[in-house]
Order: sequence, then structure tokens, then C-alpha cells
Amino acid sequence: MNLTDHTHRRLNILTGDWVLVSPHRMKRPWQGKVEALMPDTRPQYDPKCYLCPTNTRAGGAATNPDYKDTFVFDNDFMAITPDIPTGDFNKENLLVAKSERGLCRVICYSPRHDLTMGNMSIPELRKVIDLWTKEYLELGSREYINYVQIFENKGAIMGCSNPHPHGQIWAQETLPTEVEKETRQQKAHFDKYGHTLLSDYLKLELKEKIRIVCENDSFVALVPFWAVWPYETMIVSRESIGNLTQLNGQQQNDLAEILQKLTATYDKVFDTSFPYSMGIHQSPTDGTAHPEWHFHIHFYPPLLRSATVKKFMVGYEMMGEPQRDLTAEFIAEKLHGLVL
Ligand code: H2U
Ligand code: ZN
Repeated sequence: MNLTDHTHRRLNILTGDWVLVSPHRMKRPWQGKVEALMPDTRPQYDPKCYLCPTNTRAGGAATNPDYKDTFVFDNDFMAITPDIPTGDFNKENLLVAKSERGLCRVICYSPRHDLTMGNMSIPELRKVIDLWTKEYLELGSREYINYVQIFENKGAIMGCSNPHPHGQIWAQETLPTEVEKETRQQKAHFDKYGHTLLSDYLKLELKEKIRIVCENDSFVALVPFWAVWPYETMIVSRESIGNLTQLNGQQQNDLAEILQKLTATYDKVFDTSFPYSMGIHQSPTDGTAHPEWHFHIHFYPPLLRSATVKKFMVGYEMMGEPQRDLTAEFIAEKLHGLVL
């Protein structure tokens, strides 16, 4: 069989899940046309935005300071909270539940309401990375916090409530499902071969060269072989580092650079401010060493054929497994061609 003509399933080595790929259905929606970006009509400051400097937050919860670069605050509507009674619930192993403690924060990337990662400067993005690192360290060092999930929902289509450039942090007691799967897969590989799963994977990708979007001295952005979302990408560190606190100054700058480049490239795909969910996957903060963990960032964008056509995970995908027509290689070539 070959991967460009015949239906096949690809293994996500990070999770152990499979994706069905039907390349013969690939209708080329791409005409090679690159138009100028639509001008962003958002103001630099929006008096009604809950996240702009000096504004009052939703429900009058607090007033934002006149912040000049990044700003972090406790989420006014936390999904996970620190102060709950703890315990287990179990009826005949049929109804099973556990209490979950943690906390949630919101990070504003910039005081400017009209920016996104794709049009922020490298020094500005570096400040975001510095704050992510500080938060990971501070929250992760709390006794009951065993995992810190940093993420961003961008775009109304992703359920993001506000276009002001911001992300979130949910820090909690237990490894959430996706992270637990990735920990298991990475540990099995590390125990067997003595190096991280993603270092071996990256070596192969750099040799094959067909799924690379862009790269710099410290990071590679690629479309993973097992991508589910049409424009899914992953940023992987060249070195086997486990988390943000292990990046040196050069690597922090390189991370800012590749985040800017990748998100700016996304904006060119459909001449739109590209929506996505982005998340940083890094080592758990449970007090034990995690040599198996290899730092990476996932981007899961929902768009399929245009700025308004979304991919829905429905039908077979809900009942069976995710499916795609456009191959990872096809999308990687397209994205690579759009990199400035
Ligand atoms: P999104 O990035 O998915 O839109 O979520 C924004 C978060 O910001 C959301 O979790 C919080 C919401 O609870 N928020 C506040 O904490 N205070 C506010 O005044 C508005 C939104
Ligand atoms: Zn704003």
C-alpha cells in the first residue's frame, strides 16, 4: 500500500490512538492563491473588553491594572477550585467519581486588544513565555498540583469569549486523560530505548523532510504523521527537555520566534485570523523525575476548506475514530509554502 492513494489508519504514537486517512477522497481545495490579509478592525483599546487594562471584569469581579506587557489573574469563574472537600465516590464500581482540586488563571499576552501571537514582536512573545515559565514553576511547586496545563482558545469558532490576546492555565491534582496517555506512551518508549519518543520521532521527520513546516536552532514545527485536524501542527524541541523551566535564553527566544512564525503562517491559509486551540504539553509537577517527557506544543485548528467551513468530528468519528482526507504531507507542503 502507499500513503498517498490507499485508505489506511495511522497510529498516534503519543497517545496510542488511531486516525483513519482516506487520501483518495482528497479534493484539492487549494488554488495556490495568496491574498493580502484583511485589515484588523479591532481597536487597540476596547472600553467594553473584560481584559483590556483599567477595565472592570465580568460581573464587576475586579478592575484590571494599567498593565504594560503581560498580565495574569485568577480566573473569576474557575472550573477547578482549591478549596473543596476531597474524597472518592463509588457504587459497585459502576458509579465512580473522585474529587479534583486545582485552580485556573487567565494570562493576557498584551495590553493591546488588537494583537494576536502572529503579529506580536519576538520580545513581546518572549515576555509571554517568561510568564508561562513562572506560572508553571509557581503553580507546579504547590504540594497538591501535579499537572499544569497552559492553553489558548483562539477565535469565536473555538468558543473563545473574547478576541483580546489571552490564554489560560488550569493546574490540578490529577493528570488529565490526554496527558496521562502521553505519559504512558513516552514512558514505555523511554524505558525500552533510553531516549525520548519525540527525539526519535523528530530525527526521522528531519530525515524525511516532508512534514516540516518551519524550524530554527531550537524547535521544529511539523504536521504530525498522525494529525487529526486538517491543519494540526506540533512544535517540538530539538533537545530532550521536559518543561519550560529547562529552556535557556536562546531557546526561549527561539520558541517566541517559531510561535510567531507558525501563527502568522496560519493567518495566511485562508486570509483570516486563524482560529485554533493551542496547548503546551510538558512534564507533570508531581515531584518525581520525568526523563521520558519531551516538551511540545499542539495546535488544533478547526478550519477545513475556508475561513468559514469548519471540520466537525461527527458520525463515524464519534462512533469509530477520527478521519481525514487531506494527508499530513499535503497540508505540510501547503503550510511550508506560506512561511515567510
Ligand atoms: P476563553 O479564552 O476560552 O474565551 O476563556 C476566557 C476565560 O476568562 C474564561 O475561563 C475568564 C473566563 O472564566 N474570565 C474571567 O476570569 N474574568 C472575566 O472578567 C472574563 C472572563
Ligand atoms: Zn481587550
